[in-house]
Amino acid sequence: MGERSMNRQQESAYAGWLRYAPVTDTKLAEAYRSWGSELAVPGPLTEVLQAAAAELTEGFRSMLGRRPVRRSEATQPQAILLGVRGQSAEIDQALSGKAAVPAPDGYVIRTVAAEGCRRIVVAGESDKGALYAAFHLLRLMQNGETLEELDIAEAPANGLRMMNQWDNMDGSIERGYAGKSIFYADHEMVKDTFRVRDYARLLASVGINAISINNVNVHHYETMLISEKYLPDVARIAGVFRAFGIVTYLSINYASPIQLGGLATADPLDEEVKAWWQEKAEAIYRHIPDFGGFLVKADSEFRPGPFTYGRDHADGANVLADALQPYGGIVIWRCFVYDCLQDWRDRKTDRARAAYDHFTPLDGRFRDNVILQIKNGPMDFQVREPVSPLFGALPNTNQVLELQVTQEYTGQQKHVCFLVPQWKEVLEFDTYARGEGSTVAEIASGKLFGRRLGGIAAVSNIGDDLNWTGHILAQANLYGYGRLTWNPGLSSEQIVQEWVSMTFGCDPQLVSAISRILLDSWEVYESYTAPLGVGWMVNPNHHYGPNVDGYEYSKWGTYHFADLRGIGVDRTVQSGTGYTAQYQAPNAGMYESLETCPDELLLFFHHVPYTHKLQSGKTVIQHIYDTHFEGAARAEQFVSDWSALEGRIETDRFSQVLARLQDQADHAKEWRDQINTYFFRKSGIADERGREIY
Ligand code: GCV
Repeated sequence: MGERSMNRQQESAYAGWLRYAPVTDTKLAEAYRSWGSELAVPGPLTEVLQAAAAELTEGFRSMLGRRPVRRSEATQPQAILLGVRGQSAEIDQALSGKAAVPAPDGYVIRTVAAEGCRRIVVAGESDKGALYAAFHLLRLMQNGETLEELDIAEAPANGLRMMNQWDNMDGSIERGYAGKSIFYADHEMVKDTFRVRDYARLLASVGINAISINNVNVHHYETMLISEKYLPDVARIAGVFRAFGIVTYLSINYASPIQLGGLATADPLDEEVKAWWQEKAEAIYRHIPDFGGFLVKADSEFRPGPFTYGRDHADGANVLADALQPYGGIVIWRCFVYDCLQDWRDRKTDRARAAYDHFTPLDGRFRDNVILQIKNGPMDFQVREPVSPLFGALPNTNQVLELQVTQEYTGQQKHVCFLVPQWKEVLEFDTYARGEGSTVAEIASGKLFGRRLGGIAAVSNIGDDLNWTGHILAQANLYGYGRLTWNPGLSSEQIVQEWVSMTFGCDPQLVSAISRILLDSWEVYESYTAPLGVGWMVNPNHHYGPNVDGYEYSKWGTYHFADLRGIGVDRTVQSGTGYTAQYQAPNAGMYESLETCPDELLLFFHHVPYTHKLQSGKTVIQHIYDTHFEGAARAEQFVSDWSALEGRIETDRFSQVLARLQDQADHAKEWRDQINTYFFRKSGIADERGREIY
């Protein structure tokens, strides 16, 4: 398990939340040991069940110093029993108990007694369920929970729980902040897949069941991943993921029929093109019988697509869907489509409107095995955006929510920014599409509109850095993302508490201090960066660090319109771009009115004078000054809060995080001073509190 030739301290960073640190509470350790002498696995053993058994064995060994003896039947007075329905009467009974779980990924963990013996039954409807159950049991132990009266039945809220890698075959990762790709180097797939395997473990431990393994921007070499040259390699990687219940997908180039097939066109309605995709699907499934399907970025940011041929996105997606359908494959078609060659002088075109305008007219026209993938906001993963109005507007189309775990606009894993609270706000947002309670969570899962397919996808934040994520605290985003895909109802507090305990141990002072940093971090990051939902005040291209006008005169449709009087984008129906009308009542009215628009999104929806009074009672300009001074101060406080933990965390991880927090505190000051100075110079209005602005 883990990378060879690592020292103990490095192992801790590498293991993430699967450290299985020795249980130090002697009473608890004794109780756990009483269960851990024997692991009964009746079999037959699939690969996934093997992984579950191996995980339990290793977890018990690592936490308690003793490996359970593996048998096909339990013989001890207390034992763990692992398996799937049909493998033993005890397993079947446990699965059929109260709150039975639906197939295929559901599971139970039950402490049962019969004929003087006690068992913890760790069982799934499928082997995947059993694997998730095994990880759950180990999570309970890492959190110091008792195992004596377990009666757990779980099923995921979302069918598709997916990771999107933005990895390129040259080894780079688009928007990657943790080293190079673990999948590719020098236009080849890695031969040694131990990191892929350990990544698969991390993902499976939080319930992820699907992964696309190359960037949605599919360049020259990646186009060939669906060719005979690379398919054996893709099959090898798919095999690694399969052992952990994860299905592999590929991002494809829409122009493949031309670039790979030598056809004159990629027109989705052309008969030769249709036949080409059908043959391609047949070839892929010959190599990978359980291949998941295609992820497609088309007609977006210079990627080819059906528009070239006068066809729309439904035509574009359906030809692929028809090709994959006989094998059970699906097409995940991204809705990140907008005009990226806009003239900044043009105040009518509004990028925020684009996805809705493109896709709502197509509702109901996509095949059953097409899913639209919709970014959480209408722009692009800003620290604060409203929820995309597409959610709720496509009742007759499968859809998944797309989140960004990699911190492109949220500090690039140099700043701590725990994003679960942001994602929770998105998931809990009520679209009112079917009346009250029509949340994004209900829509994405497919429940609200009774769709067969649905779920959540997110852009990964890992690379080949030893600690996976660059900033160790960014591991919490990967963990939290997976936990939320399984159960969007979990609170941010619970997720943080679990993650900290598993990663650093259950020491209450440590759990409370790290939890506080994580739970405050999104708010803190927001406060010293772009104010009141306006977004985009970053350096162009790499998107790191302050640059108020970085995107103001560009082609990307990302403006704040600050002048000497005021700031913000008027997206109202009354006087602006009309974007607010894409929401359903009462959200449309709430955003349209200056009186009811939430402060944190004010500048996203309205252009207002600096002297405009917010609901908080402050003026916009004073809010900008206050939040930037406070935000930078709070970032500095993180350094002291972390420093107080010295001695409670081993040196390597302690100093890695400390160094990042120190850099963050410095950089937050840069943000503070550039933003405050810019708005002071534009508005000429002084800070009420007379603090230093340059
Ligand atoms: C993969 C943003 C990012 C791009 C990314 C794109 C997308 O524009 O900056 O790097 O491309 O989103 O989601 O397709």
